Amino acid sequence: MSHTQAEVESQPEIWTRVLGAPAELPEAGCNVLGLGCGTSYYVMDSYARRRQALGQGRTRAAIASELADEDPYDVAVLLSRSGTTTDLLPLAERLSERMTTIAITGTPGSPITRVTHRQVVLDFADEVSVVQTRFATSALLLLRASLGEDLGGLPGEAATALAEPLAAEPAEVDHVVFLGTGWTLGLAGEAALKLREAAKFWTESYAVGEYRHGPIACAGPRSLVWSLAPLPPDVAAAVRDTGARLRVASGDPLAELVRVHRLAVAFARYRGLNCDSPEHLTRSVIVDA
Ligand code: F1P
Repeated sequence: MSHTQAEVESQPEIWTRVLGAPAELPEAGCNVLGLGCGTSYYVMDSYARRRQALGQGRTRAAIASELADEDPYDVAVLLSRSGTTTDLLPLAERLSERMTTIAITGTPGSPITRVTHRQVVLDFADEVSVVQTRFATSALLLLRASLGEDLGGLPGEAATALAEPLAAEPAEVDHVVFLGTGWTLGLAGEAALKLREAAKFWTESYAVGEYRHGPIACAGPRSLVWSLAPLPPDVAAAVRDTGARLRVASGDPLAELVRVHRLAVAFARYRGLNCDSPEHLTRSVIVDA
């Protein structure tokens, strides 16, 4: 069994640990900037949209290398499993002079822990695999729990997701489109990234309302359109008209991501790829000064 598969399958147990270990994260009312790269950016985007929608304070997420405006925020939350991603480190130092900075990392003692004011270390969720699965979902679970959401049923939902048949047969699909809206938009981006990273798969992700405005042109009988949010009838009908398969998440979208992880592992195996060490990828992107 690959490390990735073992890490995917450990999610019910790891999520239970996350929910039993509350962390000191931004309180309601303060303004929050979330930062990350790759998977970590998508997690922060989901958190930011969720927090903002729940009325807990102005919240936005930015790709660490793209932060242009530095409007005043009370708190910056920087997510990095490795704690070594170069795009984040000088930024953390700079922001620490102006606001409270909190690092969420899987790696105790990593560089990001030395340039932030507070640290939340999820070392029990860290991974051997380059491709992030349980660390990312654990971070989002922790962040959502800090918003007061009742998430006690999620480890059980993850276990159900692991026990079901695969969402698609690898031989029947060669294109997957993920849709999301609000906080599930970040999840859609992460889901699409997962299949690219683990299986070099052709994937896209869009906001539900955007999909008919052009991207649907690429859909066909070998496409799977997988929505992490409920779909308006017109979008569902338009997808079916293309001949594509359609799947719409019915439970918590974070548990639906576990089904995406399983498909990523299955696609990689079908293509003869080692999803533990994907070509061209490294655990983190470190650039020499
Ligand atoms: C972020 C990240 C990963 C990606 C790749 C390079 O790492 O962009 O999401 O899969 O392996 O690094 P981190 O800052 O969360 O450690």
